Amino acid sequence: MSTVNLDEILEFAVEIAHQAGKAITEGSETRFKNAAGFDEKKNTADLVTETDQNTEKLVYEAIQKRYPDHQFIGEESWAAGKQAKLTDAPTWIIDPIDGTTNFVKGFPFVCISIGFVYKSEPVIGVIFAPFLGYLYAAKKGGGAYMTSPLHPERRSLPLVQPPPLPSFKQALIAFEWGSDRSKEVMAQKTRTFERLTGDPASGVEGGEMALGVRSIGSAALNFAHVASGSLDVYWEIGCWAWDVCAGMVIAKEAGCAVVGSKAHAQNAVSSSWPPVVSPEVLTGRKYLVVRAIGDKEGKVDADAQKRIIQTFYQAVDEWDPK
Ligand code: LIP
Repeated sequence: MSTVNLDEILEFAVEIAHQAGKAITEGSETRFKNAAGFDEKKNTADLVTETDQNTEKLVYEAIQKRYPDHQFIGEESWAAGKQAKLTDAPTWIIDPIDGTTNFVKGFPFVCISIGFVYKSEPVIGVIFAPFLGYLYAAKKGGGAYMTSPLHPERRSLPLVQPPPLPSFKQALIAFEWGSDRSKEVMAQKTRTFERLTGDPASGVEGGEMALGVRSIGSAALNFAHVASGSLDVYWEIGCWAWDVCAGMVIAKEAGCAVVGSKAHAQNAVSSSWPPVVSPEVLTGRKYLVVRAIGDKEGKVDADAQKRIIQTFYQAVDEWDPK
């Protein structure tokens, strides 16, 4: 297997994220000027635009030119039938626009998500939200950082010393409506949402009454916000490896706990901590991430992360995404 220079790859990923960001903002201007349309993928809640496809092409060609022997898995080439398997080879996993609905509407939580997997483990992650100017980046073992127009200098993630999180009542959580709106899945989602947010004192059985909920429409940016510490938890079933690969590296480097399904989480909390991101978790389409939690002295509190994961999963009705 070819050896890789992760510092060089990170630098290159940041460079292409900026180029892709320019293509996304220019694409948006053209779209709004020309009142351009979009295509539906599996249903009316799953969209693709010309800008998704052009941005993926730009990123793919740049990677091909620089690293011709690397593998590539991209959302739009996958949708077009080029469904490469994840192997041990150095592999780029890209979502050219995560938050396509936001992109179409002009809601600014839109990003390019660039993940790089080596020996089956996500090791580089770069997320760039061009309308916000937020860049998140990480290399395995090298920590995670963020830059923004307000703070152009690199700031380590999490942005502040991790505070405690004694219970769900202090938690700002993110989950998404996703694109599967079938009756069965909606019933499980809404039951889960009710338990996570409902007031048990008013009769919501199992209600955890989380402090608040956000649905920003981008899995990658949800991961990034948990990494920075501005969200406490993010959970979603149904997104794909390209939505989460970069975010997983950034989150893990920021001290978050990243787990997959309920069964995986159950196993993880009784194994060595923090859990590694295996290929099964990366491609498993069930994701839960909890921010770095500190104890009263500010020391990392692994037990608190485990408690939050267990409480969260008690409230979840899990299903297998189609
Ligand atoms: C989106 C995800 C989001 C999910 C949407 C969609 P896209 O990705 O990031 O979390 O809820 O259904 O999959 O399609 O904008 O790249």
